[in-house]
Amino acid sequence: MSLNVDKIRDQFPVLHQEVNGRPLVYFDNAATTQKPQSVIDAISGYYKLDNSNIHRGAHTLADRATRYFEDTRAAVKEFINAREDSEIIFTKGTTESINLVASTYGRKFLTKGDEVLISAMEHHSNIVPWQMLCEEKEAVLKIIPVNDQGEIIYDEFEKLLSEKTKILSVIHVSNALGTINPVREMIQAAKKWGAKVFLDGAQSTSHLTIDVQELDCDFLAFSAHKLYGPTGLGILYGKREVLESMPPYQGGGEMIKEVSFEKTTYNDIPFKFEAGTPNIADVIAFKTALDFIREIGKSNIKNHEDELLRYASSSWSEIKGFIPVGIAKDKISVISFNIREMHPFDVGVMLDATGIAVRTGHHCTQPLMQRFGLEGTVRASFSVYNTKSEIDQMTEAVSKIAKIKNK
Ligand code: 7TS
Repeated sequence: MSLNVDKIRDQFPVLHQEVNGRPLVYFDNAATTQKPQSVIDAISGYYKLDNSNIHRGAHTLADRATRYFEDTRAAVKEFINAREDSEIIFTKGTTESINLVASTYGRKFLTKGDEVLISAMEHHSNIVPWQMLCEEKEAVLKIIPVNDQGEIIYDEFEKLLSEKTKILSVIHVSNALGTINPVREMIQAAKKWGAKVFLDGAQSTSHLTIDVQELDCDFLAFSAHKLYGPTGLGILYGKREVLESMPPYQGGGEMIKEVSFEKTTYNDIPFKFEAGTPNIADVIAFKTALDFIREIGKSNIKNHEDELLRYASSSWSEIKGFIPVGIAKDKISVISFNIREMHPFDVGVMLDATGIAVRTGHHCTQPLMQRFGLEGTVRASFSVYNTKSEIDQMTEAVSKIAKIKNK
């Protein structure tokens, strides 16, 4: 089925504006996606009619807000096919989800000489928390290398696994290159050594269908704002038995059963990990974002984005001086590139002058950029509301820019 993209675009007010005198072309979707009107309405609707603190009030508004809040938890459970709602924890974002696990599971179970395995293509948020943990615990951070195409070198990954591997934490889809990693195989391989597996799903959940039971990962993290939802909201999925084995992340209201000055007993999951008043409005609105995705259909979204990827890849490969970075066989709709003899930031600024929004720089993956001997790249990332005619506009703009240095 081909999508009615015009109808989809009509739902996104932000897309209908001019930037620098040209119609906006928004190709920075890997950083954050735009929000449909339904999500914007859900946020203001909550504040207009339902605003109330949750899980504690005896009044109607509190009851309603609690119900809507928990409805989102159930929708997230469906979205990733978790076993139960209580395996879904609301956080501030992917970053906080990773920090939560590193500082609870990691601190409790890691000891001197243990190993944490990550890949060379991780986002900084899946490097630094583990680095901090390893430093504290005198554990060792091991890195799975990446080949020239931007793919994990699987043989090297297998060689790095041992009984010392306590955690494998890996990016499902690379934000900088678009590579889809073979996580199903990686999870199975790590499990043979008894390691726990954390999946950074910040880029995969918006493009691929995720089934945590089938994947058998112990944890999955992602951010609502990359899924047409609000900023400042993340998800941590964890298997019940693993979450139950972990100490709390923060102390405060909501996460307790009983408090006395002598001893506090903790609440059951997921509340044990949700201290304080959460981001109620955005959690409620996130269900609307998941409804938006469900109504279009994940596979329809993927087909459309794959088509855009094929179209842009073949158009741009014709441009003299165009150097793609990351050409994995299995990719989502992200194209990272450089223009010979030009700084990526300059290319980004020139594209912005024609209304085209792309990201430039290291994409919070400095070690990956070092691997390729680059300071950074220009990154275009496509979403469900993008069109071939927008790609044509970028083809024209990049061709002109490239000519400055590539006659
Ligand atoms: N992991 C991956 C793979 C990401 O792409 C990002 C954000 C994060 C973690 C952190 O997510 P947050 O919501 O907690 O910030 N990636 C990007 C990007 O590629 N450009 O801007 C943000």
